Amino acid sequence: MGQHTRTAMAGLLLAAALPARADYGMNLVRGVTETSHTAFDLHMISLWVCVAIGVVVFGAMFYALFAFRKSRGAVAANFHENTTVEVVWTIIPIVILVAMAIPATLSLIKLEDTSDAELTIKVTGYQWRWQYEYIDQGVSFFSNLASSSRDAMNGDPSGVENYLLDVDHPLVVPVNTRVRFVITSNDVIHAWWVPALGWKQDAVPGFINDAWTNIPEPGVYRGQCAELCGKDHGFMPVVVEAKTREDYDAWLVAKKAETEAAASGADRDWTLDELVERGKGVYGTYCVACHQASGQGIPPAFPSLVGSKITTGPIEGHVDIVMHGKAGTAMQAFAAQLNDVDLAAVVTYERNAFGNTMGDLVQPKAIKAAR
Ligand code: HEC
Ligand SMILES: [Cu+2]
Repeated sequence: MGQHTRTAMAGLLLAAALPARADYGMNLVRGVTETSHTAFDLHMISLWVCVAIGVVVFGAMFYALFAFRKSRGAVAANFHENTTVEVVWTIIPIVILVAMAIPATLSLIKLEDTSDAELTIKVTGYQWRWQYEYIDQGVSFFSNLASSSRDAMNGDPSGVENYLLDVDHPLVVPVNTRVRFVITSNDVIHAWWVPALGWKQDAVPGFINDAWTNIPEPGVYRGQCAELCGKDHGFMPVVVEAKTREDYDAWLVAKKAETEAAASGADRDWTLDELVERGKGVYGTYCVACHQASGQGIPPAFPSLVGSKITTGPIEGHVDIVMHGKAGTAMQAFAAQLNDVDLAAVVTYERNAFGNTMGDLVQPKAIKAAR
């Protein structure tokens, strides 16, 4: 095949592929909210202003190169300083910049105004998951990378839908509602970002940033952590599900019931098998990123739990490090993240998995007493 044929074929293939990619192509995402539409429009206005300036400037330049070239006998003008020209080429750009800055500033002011929200959600970044607390609604949960993505990470992810962009518990919000977000972090700096909403906000430990949105249409909107936050930065996606008011209300009721059910049984005695089985799930969601499915960790950063001093030592010490973490290391305190049953289960699991055979267990009641 000749060079030209090949180039032409590549061009055809590219052209055929374009419609399929038109959704995101090379431009910004237009998004679904008023904020994202404004950002998109401002971006387009700026782009076309740049294009117009480019056409005028390069047009004048190429025309001068062509029409006044030496071979045509052009003779250079011989003058210095022209006040009129200098004033004109200073004033015109200033006018253009100010004209572009006014709508941009007005949009920024609107973006910053988080008043009059009907619902406030606190978003907290963790290594490596998000926590959503519905203020005044009594609902709070963690949102982790979906297990379908986690399971495929070391294998073949090609068949996984929304690979690395799916979570176990999405953030659910009602449509046509002004929702205010207060955003912070529990450890390092993360950033909460859903392109379709039109903004990104840093989650900084010790600070509270706020933002708002109002999603007009039901749908699923996906995003990611947008601040490099450590080993699993690419594995803490954000999924927002906008539901109609009725669906949202039903979801809220179900979520409350689910939270209560998950914490139930804290007062009864559990068997070793029950705890190990439950602990396996907790471990797979909360601990596996650092300590690995095999329990062998990634030493020296993330220690092995196989036959370690703590996992095969006195159970009180084991409970203590899981509940309270270890200051100055990546081992965070799980006391606030997990309920009594989950804490008891994960500790019991670690003592009876990966080849550890302690045969002992800790009851949820004992965790409650240790809080
Ligand atoms: C973000 C990474 C990370 C996650 C997630 C994590 N750990 Fe750790 N873990 C560590 C690090 C780092 C240490 C070592 C702390 C030190 O230097 O003593 C550690 C230490 C431990 C130890 C003590 C091991 C030993 O014998 O020295 C136990 C037990 C433990 N983690 C349990 C858990 C459990 C249970 C979970 C999930 C609920 C969990 N970890 C989640 C990073 C993590
Ligand atoms: Cu992050």
